[in-house]
Amino acid sequence: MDLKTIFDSVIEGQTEAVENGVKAALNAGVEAGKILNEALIAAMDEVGRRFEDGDFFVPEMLISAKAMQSGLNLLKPHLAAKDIKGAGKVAIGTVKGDLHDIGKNLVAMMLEGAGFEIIDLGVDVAPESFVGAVKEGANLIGMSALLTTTMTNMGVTIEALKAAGLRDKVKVMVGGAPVTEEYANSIGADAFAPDASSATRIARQLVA
Ligand code: B1M
Repeated sequence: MDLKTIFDSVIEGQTEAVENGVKAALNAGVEAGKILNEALIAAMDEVGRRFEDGDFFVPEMLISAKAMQSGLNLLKPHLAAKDIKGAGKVAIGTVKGDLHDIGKNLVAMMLEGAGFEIIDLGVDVAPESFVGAVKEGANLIGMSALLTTTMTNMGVTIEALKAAGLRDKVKVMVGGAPVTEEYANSIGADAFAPDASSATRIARQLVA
């Protein structure tokens, strides 16, 4: 199966074609990580470029995201090493005001595959919800943000953890397209992860 066909189908928002393409690629023995990076994620990058150039608008972006997610769901069992358990308990969410969840879902999926128990708080997650998850036993908080206007809520959440007297009970990892190592340091996070696979490696180090 040609990865270009999957790439094009994501851009065109054709969910069924994406699903068929991913199934065919898996059946042909193409590695799940290759399908993810070279077709699904690459296509979303192209969608972002078209949005920046004014060729795509929010509805097109959303339709592509749905098509990408359907492909991602099919890849999930192939990306996860389900038999490794007990690495730690991660509460993960996209910060308040932010509705982007594809990257967050990918990170959650990879962490789950690496043996972490996942509490998925969803999108638009208020600082209090992260605090609540720590009270319920999460030993790692994962925050995702895709907007420069919402990434500041990562810092707000860390302050809320401090105010609740819980900051030293939990590690905090942050990520998302506008987030950098420098930014993570400036808000007092324990780590920044640039992508889903490094998030898994870093999470293991944080809870070791
Ligand atoms: Co929006 N959007 N969007 N969007 N969107 C971006 C982010 C944008 C860069 C597009 C652009 O202008 N080029 C731009 C942000 C500009 C900025 O702030 N600098 C933007 C904008 C402006 C907006 C709106 C404001 C548009 C509007 O309404 N005018 C609006 C905001 C809504 C809101 O959140 N309140 C909006 C809405 C949407 C949709 C709903 C239509 C849709 C989201 C659907 C969904 O998520 N369910 C959408 C999409 C799809 C995108 C783009 C095209 C793709 C994002 C994506 O899913 N990428 C995006 C452009 C782009 O990034 N190319 C764009 C694929 C994903 C796998 O990558 O999320 O970066 P990413 O995750 C990576 C890493 O960052 C990292 O690992 C992942 C895998 O490697 N990572 C972590 C992520 N989280 C992590 C957490 C970690 C560790 C690593 O630890 C916990």
